[in-house]
Amino acid sequence: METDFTTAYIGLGSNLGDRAGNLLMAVRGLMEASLDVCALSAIYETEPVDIDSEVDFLNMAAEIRVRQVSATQMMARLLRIEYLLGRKDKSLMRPRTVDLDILFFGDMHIHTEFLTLPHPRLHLRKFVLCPLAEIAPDLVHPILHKSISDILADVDDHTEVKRWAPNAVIAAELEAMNA
Ligand code: PH2
Ligand code: MG
Ligand code: MG
Repeated sequence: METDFTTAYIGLGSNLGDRAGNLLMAVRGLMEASLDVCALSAIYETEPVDIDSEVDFLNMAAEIRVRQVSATQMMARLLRIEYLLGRKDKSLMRPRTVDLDILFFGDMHIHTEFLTLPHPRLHLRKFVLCPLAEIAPDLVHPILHKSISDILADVDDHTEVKRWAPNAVIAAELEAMNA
């Protein structure tokens, strides 16, 4: 019996349209693509980093377990989900309905034109580290040899990352209407 599996982590982001709906549709897309979703973080509202966006992102992280699926095959499945959810513009820094990035694929290190693993910027970005620390605080980065919670504690990124609280927005809007 084939029991070998790989645990991978992905970062999900959306800054266009129904941001939370897009993330949750993407989670369904992962399941439909036979990517076994074992854990999901909460949703975080995050200030845009290195990108000109009027709209804050929503970000989350997922733990995925796969058998007999390569990192490249998994990336192809993620790109297909992005495409199905309407990401027509492939340029890196444009608003996107959903962006799915592989952060780790087991301990694999690779660097090709198509895919770099671990994700080359994950250790610099609170919008990735906060949700990831929720589901994998003790995961050790295979190049930096530091845990996600230690990387997060030391990160030099001061952008705002907070738990997404949709009802707080509604309450603030009601308050403004009544003011
Ligand atoms: N993704 C980017 C660039 N900047 N900023 C935030 N807050 N969240 C993201 O997901 C994000 C970003 C490129 O993929
Ligand atoms: Mg990205
Ligand atoms: Mg991407």
